[in-house]
Amino acid sequence: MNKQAVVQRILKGRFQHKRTHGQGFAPSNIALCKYWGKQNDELNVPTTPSLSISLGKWGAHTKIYPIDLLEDIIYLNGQKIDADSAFYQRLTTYLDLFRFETKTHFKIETDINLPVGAGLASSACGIAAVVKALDNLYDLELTNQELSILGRLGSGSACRSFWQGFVEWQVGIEPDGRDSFAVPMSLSWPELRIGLLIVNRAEKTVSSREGMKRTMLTSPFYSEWPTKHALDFARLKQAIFDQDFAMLGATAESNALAMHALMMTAWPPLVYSEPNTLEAMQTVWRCRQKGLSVFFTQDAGPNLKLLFLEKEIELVHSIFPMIEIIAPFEALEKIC
Ligand code: 2P0
Repeated sequence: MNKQAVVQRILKGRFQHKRTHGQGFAPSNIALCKYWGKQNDELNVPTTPSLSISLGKWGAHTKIYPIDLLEDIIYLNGQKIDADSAFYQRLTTYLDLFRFETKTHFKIETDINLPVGAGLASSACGIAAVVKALDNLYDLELTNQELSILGRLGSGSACRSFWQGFVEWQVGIEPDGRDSFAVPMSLSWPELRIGLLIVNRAEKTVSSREGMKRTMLTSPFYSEWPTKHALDFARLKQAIFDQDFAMLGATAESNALAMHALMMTAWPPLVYSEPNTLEAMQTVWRCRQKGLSVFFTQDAGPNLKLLFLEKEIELVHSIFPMIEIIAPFEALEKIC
């Protein structure tokens, strides 16, 4: 089954009427247990489950307008995006799945309050916000599960961006991915903090999509990933359930490092870390030796996300004064 068939199955009979425009917000999400590898490339069905935490007000606000032009117009943070760029091509290809009336094109205005393409899940929140805006534009009244599946077709990690808090993406067993969607975990952890440590705001040169494929095809250690991952996944859920921060931090950090070890053993090798990334990691490890409970996770980019508890804010901030601190469970009702 291809993407278009999945979209048609979900949207059949749902198209009601068109507003002048639709809008939606979706938070970014950071995986504590990573998605790195697919069993279906076309439908973004993963090889393993994953577990993330959403970033509250940090994410994408999107407005979508149907237009009578021959191509889409896309604005990102107020700047018109070049039709030749990878960002434009990826989004417009995704929009092709939603051109219900012949030749409908769209003007998209997206504001993302995070560095784009630097491993801060901007594609996840970007795609999820587009799906929510389309739902609003056409009064589709999609369920969260359907939103999650449609988001997954645009970018796997987008399926986790439809909720705040802890979110779990289950692999599913159906070949068409109809049971591969995310679900929120009902547990919250108000004291948890995430520190965004931006090492480099530049866009990465190898996309996650390409990196994932390369790792699966060429790393001699990829076959070990599902076993390590299953252990981490179970530990993380237990840590969240028990509110055991040391277990959560250690498991998330170990999972991220294992993913980067796979990337480094791919060919051509894939190294997203930069000298400042390693320096920051060493500072974290030194802090832990001195008794400060701080951990990190890293995605497909050089930036780190520090994990710590509210009581350590001052100390962590004094060591990493440049971090942006996020309280993922703060005032969620105002954001959702
Ligand atoms: C994650 N990442 O779980 C992992 C960890 C990056 C590192 O999901 O090909 O942009 O669109 O499904 O979702 C980034 O990959 O990839 C990602 P596609 P996506 O957050």
